[in-house]
Amino acid sequence: MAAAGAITVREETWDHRRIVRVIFDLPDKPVNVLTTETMRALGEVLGNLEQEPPSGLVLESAKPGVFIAGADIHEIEKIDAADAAATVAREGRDLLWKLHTIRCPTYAAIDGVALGGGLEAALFCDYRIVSDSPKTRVGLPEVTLGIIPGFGGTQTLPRLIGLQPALDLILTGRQIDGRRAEKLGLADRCVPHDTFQEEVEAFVMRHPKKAAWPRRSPPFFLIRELTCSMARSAVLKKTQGNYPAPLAAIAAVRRGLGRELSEGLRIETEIFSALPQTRECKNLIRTFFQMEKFKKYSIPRLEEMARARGKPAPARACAVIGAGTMGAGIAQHLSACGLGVRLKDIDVKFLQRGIGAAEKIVRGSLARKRIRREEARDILARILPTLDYGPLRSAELVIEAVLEDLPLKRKVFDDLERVTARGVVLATNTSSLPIGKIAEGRPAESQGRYIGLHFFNPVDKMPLVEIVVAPCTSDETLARALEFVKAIKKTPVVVKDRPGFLVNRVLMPYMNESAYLLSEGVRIDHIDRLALKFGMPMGPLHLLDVVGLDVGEKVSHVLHEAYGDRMAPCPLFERLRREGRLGQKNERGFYLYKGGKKQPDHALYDGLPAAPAIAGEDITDRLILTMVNEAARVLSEGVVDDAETVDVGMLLGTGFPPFRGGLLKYADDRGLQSCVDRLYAFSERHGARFAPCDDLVRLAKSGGRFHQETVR
Ligand code: T1G
Repeated sequence: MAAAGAITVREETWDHRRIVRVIFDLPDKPVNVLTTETMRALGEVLGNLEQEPPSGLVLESAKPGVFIAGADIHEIEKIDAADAAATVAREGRDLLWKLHTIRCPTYAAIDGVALGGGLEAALFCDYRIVSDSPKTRVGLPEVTLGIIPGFGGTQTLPRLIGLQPALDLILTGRQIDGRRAEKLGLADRCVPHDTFQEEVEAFVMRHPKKAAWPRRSPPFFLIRELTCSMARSAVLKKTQGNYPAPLAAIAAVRRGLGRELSEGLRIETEIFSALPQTRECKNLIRTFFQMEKFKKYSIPRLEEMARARGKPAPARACAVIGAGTMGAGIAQHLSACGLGVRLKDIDVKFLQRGIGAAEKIVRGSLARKRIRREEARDILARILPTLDYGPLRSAELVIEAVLEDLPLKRKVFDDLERVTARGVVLATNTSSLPIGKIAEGRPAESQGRYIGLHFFNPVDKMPLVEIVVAPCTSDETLARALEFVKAIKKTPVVVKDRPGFLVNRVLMPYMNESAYLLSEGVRIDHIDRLALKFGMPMGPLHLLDVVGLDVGEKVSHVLHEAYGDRMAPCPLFERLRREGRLGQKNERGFYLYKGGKKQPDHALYDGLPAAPAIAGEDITDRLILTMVNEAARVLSEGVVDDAETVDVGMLLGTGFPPFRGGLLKYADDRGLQSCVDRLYAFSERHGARFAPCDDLVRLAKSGGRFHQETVR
């Protein structure tokens, strides 16, 4: 990013004081970032001011909604050695040190995102004034990129707000709003966005001197050691040691606190310099850019259509049919995004339950302070329950979320055909039924309106929506669905109408394999623990329990029928069904759930062989490579356009570990030939379900990779 014109310096007189405003605004860029050039430009500005310091320096941004989004991640991505990393960090913090030591009070005026290096610049100022705008978010997200704050954040933040709150922000990468920043002492004042400039001026007038530093004295040695060692244990438990950055951040905080700030900064640089070149960091940065790209996903032919005919207006009024878990979750989410929602079901009881479920989600957001009381009230007020189709006449987009039963779904769409206007998008949230079958036999001009919008449970938390395109789906419908998904702040992946779409189809062999492993006598918690160790957010057997074994069974039959023997459900599922094990919902699945505690059900081992001597590596490979193989098939069949779509879908739909860069990136990194060799070996030992598919074998033989090029 160029720096030309990135910083404007404006000298003004405020109440007889000479104030210098240093205003960031990177031309032609949506956000301000600290590139090498912008840093150099800032260095020059500070160098000039040092000669003749003003009475105050205000660091600010002219970009709406953005203060500074941190160091340039593209530059960090390119770092390939420790000395280069150390140079970047040293230069950055030396520059910001000038802000800290300049002989005049410094003020950061933050009315938008201040992240990473952006916040670190503000932390070196004497004062921080933030706005109450919803766009104002401050945080240190570095660990989510596989690095630690490198421009002083691990040292300045604990000295400003205290050890525990600082560790909390640094280790989670959490972004907080202006009010919270003020509460934590991170900001000196949170002021209204509407009168931000006046408030900043008033604050500067009231605080004409440099602030005392540090704001807090360091905790006693023992408290610091105890807090850091507890944080370390919590991180290890959560990450299984797969992420080096949070551990490094704790080390930087622990070693630096209690010393001179300058010494702490030197320690931070030393620790930072080991991280940008790691594979974990490269994969996490890759994932960041992939997510940014998919959030704005576009299809060239639809863009062309939009240029010719104009972009479809985003739907404002929606309807959801079915007030079960998914329907209620979808209705709540749409309403939380400001859309009006009609929630339709056939019985008042079901509607009451659905509204109750939506209320529970809203209460949760309220308790976590994600929303305010008035917002909570508005979200619930926008969901209007109905037993009749009549009120759905005004809906611009309808999502059906009734039981997974084809005749029932067809009946719902018969009714919708009668009440909805011609241009209305008719979407189904089916997780396994073909969209084509739901649309079959309808008037040709109507079939184009049918599309799948597959949300994941819980809807408010899961960021992915599979947009399922059937042969009958029109481009107009696809364009409107795509805009809709982006408008409701979900990430879309576009998939073809093949059974299981992308995520469930690739995930099913993994879950099925976990049951085969159990049938061979491998212990329940051992299987799940190995999946966690690999980095999956939940073990496969636990996941089956959470999804519900009855739900899993339905999907697995659809997939078996569609894809044949390799997807045949493991015979153990039949026994689970006979024993009435539904999973978490009836407190009995692979685990027993008593009093909120989960314990492997040892009764399941009856009749199974004794625990065999299988290497952990074999277990993990059986679980993961079976997904790689299925994903390769998904690609060969053109269900998705490219390997990137598979990776994004699996990352967001299943929590596939981001530090591995994605399922197919993992296969690439490991070497496709090694994947194929292992699959052949497993197919000899455990059955043909492992046989690598032709395209995978061919790709491996040719020395190819799934990902040909980098993300951008
Ligand atoms: N570097 C490079 N590009 C960036 C960037 C950054 N820091 N931040 C944003 N972009 C690009 C982004 O890829 C997208 O590009 C566009 O700007 C934003 O588009 C030493 C080492 C700020 C909340 O982790 O979280 O500081 O897709 O307007 O959805 O300690 O981007 O348009 O080509 O659609 O509203 C730490 C990452 C860096 C912040 C805006 N900072 N950025 O979201 O954006 S490391 C971060 C974000 C660091 C120091 C360390 C978000 C955003 P394109 P948009 P948005």
